[in-house]
Amino acid sequence: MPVIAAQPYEFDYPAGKLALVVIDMQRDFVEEGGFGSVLGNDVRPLAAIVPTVRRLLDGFRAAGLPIIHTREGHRPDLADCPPAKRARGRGKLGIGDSGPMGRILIDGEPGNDLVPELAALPGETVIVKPGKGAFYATRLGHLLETQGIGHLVFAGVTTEVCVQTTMREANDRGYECLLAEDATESYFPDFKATTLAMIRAQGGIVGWTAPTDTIVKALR
Ligand code: TIU
Repeated sequence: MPVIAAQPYEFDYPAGKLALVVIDMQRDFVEEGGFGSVLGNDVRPLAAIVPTVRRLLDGFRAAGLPIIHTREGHRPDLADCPPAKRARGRGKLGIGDSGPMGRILIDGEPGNDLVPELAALPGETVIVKPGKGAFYATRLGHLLETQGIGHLVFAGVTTEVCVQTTMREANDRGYECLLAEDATESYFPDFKATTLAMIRAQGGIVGWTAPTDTIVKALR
């Protein structure tokens, strides 16, 4: 079995059976005027990881391994957006309202696009998800089962919200999960650090973590 040096101990996976899941690297979270910034956050730390996520993507592309991108996005009629989610935050602008990049967090709007540097290539999968977790109300589980994939590397934003939620969903479904430490980011540095720590605590209670360079070198 190929092995990636990781914490809390080495992460091994069956050759050829490792998928990359890039969570929500969309303009809504990474650019000014999107959902992240209307929630009151400074988006610059998230924009800073784009080149690192790209290196990870390119490593998986070079290795010919499956790649899944997710976007958090709702139907234009908001039928898949719980009123509780829409009301949360009490900001001036909310989900479905018009912002500088179109309607906020709506599938098909410019703000819902992946950032251009991380656009999906032909043959890569894009999952649009209405929740924080990528398994909830999507075909992700079915798609992984059909391809016989049980080992996942995660990247994207934000570490403690959509990335952690998805890793926990995957862990409960029996997937072995490795988070790329420097290819994920939060609006809150403490939350990122604590999330990495809680994932790998207790012998890897949720999964493993490793730096992007270590993962990419192991894939070669
Ligand atoms: N607000 C926040 O930190 N995150 C989200 O709303 N979605 C994701 O993490 N993608």
